[in-house]
Amino acid sequence: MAPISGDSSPSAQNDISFIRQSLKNSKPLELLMTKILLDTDIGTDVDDAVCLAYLLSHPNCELLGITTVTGESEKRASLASVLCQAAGRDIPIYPGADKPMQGEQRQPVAQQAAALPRWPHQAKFPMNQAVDFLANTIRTYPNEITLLSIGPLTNMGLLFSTYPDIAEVLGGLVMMGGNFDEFGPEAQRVEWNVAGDLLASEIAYKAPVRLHRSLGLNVTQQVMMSADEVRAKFIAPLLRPVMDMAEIWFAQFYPFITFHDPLAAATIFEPDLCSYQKGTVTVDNADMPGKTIWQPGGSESPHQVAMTVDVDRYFQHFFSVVGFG
Ligand SMILES: [Ca+2]
Repeated sequence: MAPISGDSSPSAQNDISFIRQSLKNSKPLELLMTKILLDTDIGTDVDDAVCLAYLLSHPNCELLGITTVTGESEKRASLASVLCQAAGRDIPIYPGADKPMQGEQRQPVAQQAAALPRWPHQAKFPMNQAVDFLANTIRTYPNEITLLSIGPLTNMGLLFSTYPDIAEVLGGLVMMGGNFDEFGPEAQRVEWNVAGDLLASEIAYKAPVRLHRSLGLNVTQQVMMSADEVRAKFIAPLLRPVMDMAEIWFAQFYPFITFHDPLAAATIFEPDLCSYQKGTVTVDNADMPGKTIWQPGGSESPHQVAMTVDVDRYFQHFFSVVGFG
């Protein structure tokens, strides 16, 4: 688990020291700590890195471990370690499945790995142990852990199919996934994480977790920021490596960030940022493969999906956690 230094120049080292110093003011309150496991496809859309920086900055987040998913999962683990090391945190990181349970891998490359040489990071990881790590950690803290899934659902599918007992001892499953806009202009849009592995997504939605929450495109698409605004506002020290990764995203994909994943994370600590409905989610595997099918229901329904988001309050919350500088 020894870190390697991609750049040991004095300026880079000074950056890291400054970032760590800036985070020391956060004094966790033991009673308010929330235990979280993060499953992420960090390395393609930059919102995963934004989400991880948020979790590392939140004074009430006890991040017990990180697993990665989709192609080049080991490079994605290294990218997660950039932020953990910058924050001065020793958090277990396990590369997970780099191929879907079913279908082709539609996300084979971790583009942001181009930033790795510029930041200290971990390069070697325990391999083929991600799902066992998740199961063992969840069993160690029964009913206490929130599993935050912000990538295609392969690791979730493997977890709940390999260890069917896990769903009942998991405190909650919060996912960025799906699209629950039945009638609006985006109604027919298929969401990437659920569509990325249909079998795994079906398994994840059938898992009998007590709190089973989805943040879909119908809310996450509303939380956006242009590249120029991101450059102006992402000045907190831990956001420096995030900005490095974001420039790769801006150059190769879109000149804005949609805060899909960090919104999902924020609802763990501030559920009132969104409103929700209960019902049942199934995954279409015929007409529109990967489209979530939403059936509203009563309070005993298995799934909770977000229906509205207070965008202004969300951004106030986000920057109150990560800081302005
Ligand atoms: Ca993601």
